[in-house]
Amino acid sequence: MTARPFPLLAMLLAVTLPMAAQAAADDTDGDGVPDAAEAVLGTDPLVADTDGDGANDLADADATFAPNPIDTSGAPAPFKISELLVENNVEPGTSKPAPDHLEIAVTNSGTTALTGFSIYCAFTDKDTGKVESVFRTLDGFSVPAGGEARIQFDDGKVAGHFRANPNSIYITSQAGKVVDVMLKLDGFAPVTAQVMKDKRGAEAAD
Ligand SMILES: [Ca+2]
Ligand SMILES: [Ca+2]
Ligand SMILES: [Ca+2]
Repeated sequence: MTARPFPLLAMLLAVTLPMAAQAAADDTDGDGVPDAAEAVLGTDPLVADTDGDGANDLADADATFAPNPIDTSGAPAPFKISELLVENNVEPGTSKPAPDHLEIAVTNSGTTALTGFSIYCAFTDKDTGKVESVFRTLDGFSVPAGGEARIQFDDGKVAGHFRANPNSIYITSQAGKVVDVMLKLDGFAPVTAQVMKDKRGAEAAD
């Protein structure tokens, strides 16, 4: 029997090698997980470390759950969470309806502006029990003395607005959810708040 070339293998290589190169090119955040796979894994295609625990998505055994790193000790905080919204949000100022997002109003009872906050948010799916969590430093966010400011996870591009993972259960699951928030300023004890998101309250249903 004469040796034959392997045209099928050659064809497969000709097709799959460019696909592999394309997949690598579509890793927008460069964490080693292709964008299409991030959607399946529930990770963020634009953030290399979705849950903010210090391990990039490819290296992270649970890339959508960060253990809470916040030190709960410290003096009583000079601020409080005065409102925590997950749906039926409105634009501050205009009072026009805004797409549902996580929105946290922070009130500063002190006499100096506060900046340098970090936040830990946990989202529990009430149907499956699945918990996702994320830790973030809130760069550029400050609360004026005696005043209020809002943290909004809606991808807005101005101060106080932060990235929201489009593949998170917060956005993709229609189940009811429990949202727990812990807000920390160095030197002070953190403050916490909790809110429920209604079943079928996810963005797609609105
Ligand atoms: Ca990626
Ligand atoms: Ca990622
Ligand atoms: Ca991580």
